[in-house]
Amino acid sequence: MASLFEQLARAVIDGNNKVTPQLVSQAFQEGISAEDVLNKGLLAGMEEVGRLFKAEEYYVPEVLLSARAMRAAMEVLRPALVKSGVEPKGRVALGTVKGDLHDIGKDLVGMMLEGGGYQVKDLGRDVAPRDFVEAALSGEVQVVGLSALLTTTMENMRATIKALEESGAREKVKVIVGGAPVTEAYAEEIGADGYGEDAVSALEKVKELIGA
Ligand code: B12
Repeated sequence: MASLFEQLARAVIDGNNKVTPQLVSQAFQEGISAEDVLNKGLLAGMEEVGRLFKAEEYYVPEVLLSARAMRAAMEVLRPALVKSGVEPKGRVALGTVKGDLHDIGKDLVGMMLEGGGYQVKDLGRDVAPRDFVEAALSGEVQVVGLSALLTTTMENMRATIKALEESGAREKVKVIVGGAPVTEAYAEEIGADGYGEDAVSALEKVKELIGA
């Protein structure tokens, strides 16, 4: 019998949006932490989906089914990651950059930040530089987070930071970046204030940058 983590990963790989959330609930009943459910189950499955896609064993429709299963599971995870009713420690605008439709990682970062006591303004995906600028100029957020999953759209992080600089909004906010192809060195190169390799480090980075 496969372990619950293996079953979770398998359900994501199979794109089963009924069984995946059920398994998350079962894991909670068995006392497994949200972090383990995420890392050892769901993300392990997503990694395999990426491998299958690269090997051309999976195509976009299969990947979309897996993404849908992952989303269904995240809804069950959400209450465990997100606390509510407390005065926010700060506000963060999050978006996936222009041309990029990957938003699962961004949403996980958002949930983790909310769980850490920050309020998140979700700008969505395929977000144009001017929309990040608008969020920064609104004065409502202290941090702007950019996500990119494609090597081609990563460059739009640079363009977004440039647009923030040109509009004068750059001084008003800290900028953090992340997403699978992004590195600490790239973050530095494009002038971001911070990089987070996963949702937990995103939260740590925000705490560090705004000191709350
Ligand atoms: C799901 C998926 C899709 C789904 C997305 C659905 C959705 N709503 O998000 C769909 C089917 C739409 C898709 C489409 C495409 N995809 Co795709 N996709 C994936 C896949 C399998 C998983 C991505 C994912 O959700 N991972 C799980 C999340 C939790 O991880 P994450 O995003 O990395 O986020 C974590 C960290 O990076 C970090 N993080 C993320 N954002 C941020 C932001 C900040 C501020 C911080 C601090 C941290 C942070 O924290 C997160 C949580 O820990 C990956 C392969 C992979 N294993 O990564 C390919 C992958 C990203 N896709 C790829 C490709 C090529 C495409 C397409 C071009 C395919 C095509 N031919 O059409 C299109 C592009 C569409 C577009 N314009 O964006 C390639 C990219 C190659 C490259 N290097 O550029 C990958 C790597 C697959 C592969 N192995 O080839 N895809």
